[in-house]
Amino acid sequence: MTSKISLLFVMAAAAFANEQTLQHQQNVIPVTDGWKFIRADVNNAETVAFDDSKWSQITLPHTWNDKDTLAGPNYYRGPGWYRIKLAIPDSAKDKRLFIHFEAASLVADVYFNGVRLGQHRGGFTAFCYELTPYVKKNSPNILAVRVDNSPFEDVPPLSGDFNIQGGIYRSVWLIIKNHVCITPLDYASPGIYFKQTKVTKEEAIVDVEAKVSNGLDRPVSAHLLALYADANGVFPETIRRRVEIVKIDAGKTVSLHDQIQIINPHLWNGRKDPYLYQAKVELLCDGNIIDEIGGTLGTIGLRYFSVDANKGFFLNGEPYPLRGVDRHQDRPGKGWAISYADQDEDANLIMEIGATCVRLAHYPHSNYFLSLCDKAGLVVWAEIPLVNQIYNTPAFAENAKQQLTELIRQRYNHPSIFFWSLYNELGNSGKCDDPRPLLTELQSIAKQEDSTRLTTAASNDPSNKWPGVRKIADLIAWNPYPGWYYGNPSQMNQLLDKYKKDANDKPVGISEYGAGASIKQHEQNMKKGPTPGGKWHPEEWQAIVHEEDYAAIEARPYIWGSFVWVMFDFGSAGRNEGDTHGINDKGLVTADRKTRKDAFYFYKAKWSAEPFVYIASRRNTERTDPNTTVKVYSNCDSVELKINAQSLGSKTETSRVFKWFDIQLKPGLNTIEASVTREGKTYTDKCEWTLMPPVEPNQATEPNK
Ligand code: GCB
Repeated sequence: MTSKISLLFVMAAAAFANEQTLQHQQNVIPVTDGWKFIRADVNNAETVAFDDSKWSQITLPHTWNDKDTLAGPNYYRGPGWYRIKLAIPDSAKDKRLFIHFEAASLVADVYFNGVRLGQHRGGFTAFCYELTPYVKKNSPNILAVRVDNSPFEDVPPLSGDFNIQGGIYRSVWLIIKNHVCITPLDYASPGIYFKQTKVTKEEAIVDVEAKVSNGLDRPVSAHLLALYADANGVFPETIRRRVEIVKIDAGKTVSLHDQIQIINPHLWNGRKDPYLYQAKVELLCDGNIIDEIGGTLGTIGLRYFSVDANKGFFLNGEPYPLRGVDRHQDRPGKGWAISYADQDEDANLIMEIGATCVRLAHYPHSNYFLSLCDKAGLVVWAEIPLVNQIYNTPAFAENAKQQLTELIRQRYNHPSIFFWSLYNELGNSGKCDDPRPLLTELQSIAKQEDSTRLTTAASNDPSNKWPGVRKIADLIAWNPYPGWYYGNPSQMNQLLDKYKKDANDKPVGISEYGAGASIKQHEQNMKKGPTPGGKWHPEEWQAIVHEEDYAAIEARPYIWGSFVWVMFDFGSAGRNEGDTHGINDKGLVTADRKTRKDAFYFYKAKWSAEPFVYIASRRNTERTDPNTTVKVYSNCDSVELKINAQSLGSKTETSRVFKWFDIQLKPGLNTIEASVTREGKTYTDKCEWTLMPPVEPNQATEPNK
């Protein structure tokens, strides 16, 4: 028996790809090309006979707000229609067919051959409908979708410092299944849940649950077989079988179970060793395999963790400081309709900076991005879009609960996720009803859906307007902005002490902190911050804020996680500040991902092991003050500085921030060169600064300051 299973599994393992998406599953076809689109409401557009020949031809992913959000807050929020003649392959004959949307924002009405399949409310989670009864054999099969990103009072987010783009901005898949199958209709999840019931260094037990649907008109008996292999597809000797044969009545969906036991498991150990086992789950009926989920949907990362209010986060029994960044999902010119390559680039930059964690703000990000985090060993904070405001209406509560359930079921198997977050800054702006009843319900749903992870929330309301609100989630985190929206950066110290005191025994994290920065604006020898809502956002101030804020965080290992706001500049149509309208420029990297700002290298020096040296303020090429500080970031022990080819010797520092004060620049061109040596290899960074001739005060070059 063992050798037969082993052979079967090794063959399947060869076909494994790495992403935990539908992308590489058998019998799953992307529905990417051939869509027609119009950004308007149109009567009868759902009917088969409707003439869409005048509509635009588009491919997915798609949004209609790829450009207009830069022009201000009045970007288009309303309906649009998509239609496609669905190509149904011969292999789908006598099978069940489903259509799976990874996301459509905000509300989607789906019609197939004129029949309304349903409506999905929520812009970030997947939804799926069965097409089987409506498929036509000899005439075109028309899928029509009305998508609407108007504000809806029952669909969070009600507001937020980001754009709500409209469209089918993630992939769509046609899924072909046998009549008895692991259902794609369980909140559009993969229908399979790997529950890590017990994980220690000695043993891991994974309870596997599959929701199985019987689409036949007679009962069937089925059982589940869960198998696993190591990362190379090698099948281990030890395996525990607990085959449970279950009768499924016609038309019913039931849960089937199996269990995987791994002795001395190779653990998923964060950035140090994000080891993934490959799992495969087979559904058997009368001895035949009739469905299987594996490969990309079947990676398992085995890990255990804990959070201590005084000592912070522990991964697999060891202290593992969670220090990382927040991320939004948009890009300039593309909005939310980003490609897989864009997501790869984001994950690579987050790895380059050396982060151990990422908060995927302020809504569910794609499964693809999560699979990149699984592989990278990044610990993820995932959240629902309960931002700023809630309304205490049954419809709003219903939708928030639905979005939380979808988030958890659709992303349950990603080992990178450790925290489900319930809200961000409720009560901070706009009308917000008392959120405690809803949050209490959400907390209990999160626990019921997933007892293996912790819940958290991002707070920014120090008032006691809703006593006990910060006690609802398992953990709490704060969004302080000292040195930007108020006070000076070193005030972070007092804030952290206050949060700790107020939290009693609840672990405290920092879900956001940061400052805006333009790579086109510079100020020498800064002592005081700019006006946050103004046009003057010098890059240098952002670095100062991060150095001081982070020093306060670093000095307090009890902070269970800290997340920089934000990794990439992102679209926020309501903002008109810094060097570009419609952008929140607190990113460590520019929105086009082309320029890493100074503060990026500060964190890289703190977090990354890859040796490098970087001269800060390098883009301030036209200097006015001959007396300057030279600041260098490096993760090496000592840095040698040369100014105009003259060595100033080496400096040794443990803080990773190396500073030379009172350097005198000569008129005209100056060369600055910093080098470090590690393991016999030298790394050098160079830049050129020109000391400009003195200008009259009324000609100063900081026009918008
Ligand atoms: C916050 C919010 C985030 C904003 C950020 C900012 O506290 O949670 O959505 O983008 O501040 O930049 O002001």
